[in-house]
Amino acid sequence: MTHSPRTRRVVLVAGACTAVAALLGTAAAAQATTSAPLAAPDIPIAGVKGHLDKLQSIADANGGNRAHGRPGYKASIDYVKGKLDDAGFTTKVQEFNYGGRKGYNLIADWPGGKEDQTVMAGAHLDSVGRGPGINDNGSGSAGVLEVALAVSREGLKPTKHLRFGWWGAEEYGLVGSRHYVNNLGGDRSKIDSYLNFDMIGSPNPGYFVYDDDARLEKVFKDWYAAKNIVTEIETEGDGRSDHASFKDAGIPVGGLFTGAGYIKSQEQAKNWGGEAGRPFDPCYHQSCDSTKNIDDKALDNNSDAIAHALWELTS
Ligand code: DTR
Ligand code: CA
Ligand code: ZN
Ligand code: ZN
Repeated sequence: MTHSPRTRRVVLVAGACTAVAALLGTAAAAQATTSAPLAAPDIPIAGVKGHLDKLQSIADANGGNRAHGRPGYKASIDYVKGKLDDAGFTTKVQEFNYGGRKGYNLIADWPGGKEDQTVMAGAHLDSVGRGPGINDNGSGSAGVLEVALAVSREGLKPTKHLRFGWWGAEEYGLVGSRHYVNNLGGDRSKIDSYLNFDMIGSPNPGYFVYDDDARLEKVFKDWYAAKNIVTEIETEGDGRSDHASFKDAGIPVGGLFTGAGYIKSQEQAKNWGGEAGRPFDPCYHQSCDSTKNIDDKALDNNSDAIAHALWELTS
């Protein structure tokens, strides 16, 4: 794996600048330059998988699930919050009630950046009652968490403000994310964009990009094109995850998806490998959605893509 230098690249705006800089001296030369965004770091797959192992052990210790209103959900919130607090995030647990049970969203702000231009990334942290929910949606939760920890490790100083969200009770109809968006009040107009990651490590993976907003879609499509990985537009779940809560409030949304219960076609298997005629995730919403139900390469690629998108969109 090659790395770009971890320093801000300073790019001269025009060839003439060199001569101008020689005439005007260094202070003026600095003004005659513009800077390109920092390259995002390679997100360590071992870190992402470590979070999945932890979510699996939380499910194992709590009746086999991490569902809304059950102890495994709150334990998942506590785990993610602890990691973010230790990394210097400002975290908030937002409570709501659904079905007579308390639900929780976790919001984590990275200090700095223009708050009236806030870029958000999020994932639902709840599972269905039937299983541990490792691909759906430990994968998105763990990928977003490891990217947040990378923001801290790298000491990112974004121009725009960066905020992460982990949503409760998605499986009951986007309940947590709707609660969050409905309670934004005047802050709603400050959200520049929301990126959603729900199922990003399906065991028979596809590479699907949300096509809701052209600018956000392009960030992901270009990144995958540069890696020579074919992408398709996400159509399986239109409006079936937390991005719909943001989209309905007029906020531009984007995101990635590796497939749920639909069957992979011959052509898709040619492009992406895996098995034609089988679902992208044969364990979707079942007890076998465990740590065995993950394609590491898809999870790694998508985690790296999340980092790239956030570095670029907040620069
Ligand atoms: N992740 C599923 C819902 C779902 C099915 N297809 C898509 C596509 C894109 C995002 C989400 C989905 C769930 O939470 O059950
Ligand atoms: Ca990686
Ligand atoms: Zn689900
Ligand atoms: Zn999901």
